[in-house]
Amino acid sequence: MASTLPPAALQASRAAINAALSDQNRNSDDLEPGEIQEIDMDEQAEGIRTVFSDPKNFNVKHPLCSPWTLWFDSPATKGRNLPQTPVTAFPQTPVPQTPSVAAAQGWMEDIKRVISFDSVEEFWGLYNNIVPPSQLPQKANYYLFKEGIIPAWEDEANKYGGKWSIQLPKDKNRANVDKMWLYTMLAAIGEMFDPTPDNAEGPLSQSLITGVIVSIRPQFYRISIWTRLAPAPTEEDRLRERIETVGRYFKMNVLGYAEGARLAGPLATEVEFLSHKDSEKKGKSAKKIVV
Ligand code: MGP
Repeated sequence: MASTLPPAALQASRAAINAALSDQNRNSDDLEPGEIQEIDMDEQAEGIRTVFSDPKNFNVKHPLCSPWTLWFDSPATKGRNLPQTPVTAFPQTPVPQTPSVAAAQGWMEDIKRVISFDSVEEFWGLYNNIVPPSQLPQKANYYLFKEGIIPAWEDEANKYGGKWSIQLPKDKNRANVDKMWLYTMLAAIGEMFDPTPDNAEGPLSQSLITGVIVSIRPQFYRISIWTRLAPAPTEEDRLRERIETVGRYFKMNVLGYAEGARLAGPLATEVEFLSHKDSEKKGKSAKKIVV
């Protein structure tokens, strides 16, 4: 069956699956250098039912590069345990009390952990059972973060980082926001935003992405990509290059805008990057990067 996903989303979804498959095949530890592993395809295929061949009774899942956790908050969840949420199929699960959670106390109080997943199939299972952003109440947010990282500036993985974001006026984007959010999630779980180069060292040997967020506000939507690190304001270095590549991928491949397109207008912003330190200062004298 032909896919109905547009090229960028399809590419991201395929990348998620390919990453999963290449991980599964990375079992060649005991081969001699240059030796090629022989696989008995018939033996392997026997008994394997993927989600593509049997959507109900599949017995093989495609693991993602990392496990991810979905978090959620909305006016309805503030200050209490949520009996009913837009993610009704997945009751709230307790938030582990880590030092990061303690540091972000207050901010994390209203954010509920929904579920973690580590395979392509579980992602689609979750996606098919949650309310899309266009139908969430005002002030709600979905946060999809790598497992073990909480959606707070205070987390060790976020505290030196920043975010790419775009603000989209609600009236013009009601029909697009669900797809934009889906493609953002696919690019994140498929590690398309910042595929780590083989020769990177130190902090740059890890993917820069920690999570993605969609926020519903009275007059606009905001989609954000959080990164582990933020470039120093004036330095033209490898980190800045990688951060800018994330922004360009987000703008062009995920959101579908042309390279030079200018997007700012009433209630709309460009695709712009701000460090969390500058966000904390509410953007005063902040140096934004724009792609
Ligand atoms: P927001 O919801 O990210 O911004 O942060 P928005 O949508 O512009 O504002 P809103 O008022 O319409 O929701 C709102 C406020 O929450 C910030 O100004 C901070 O005071 C606080 N806040 C946001 N984040 C992401 C954090 C965080 O990670 N940690 C802590 N401690 N506070 C945060």
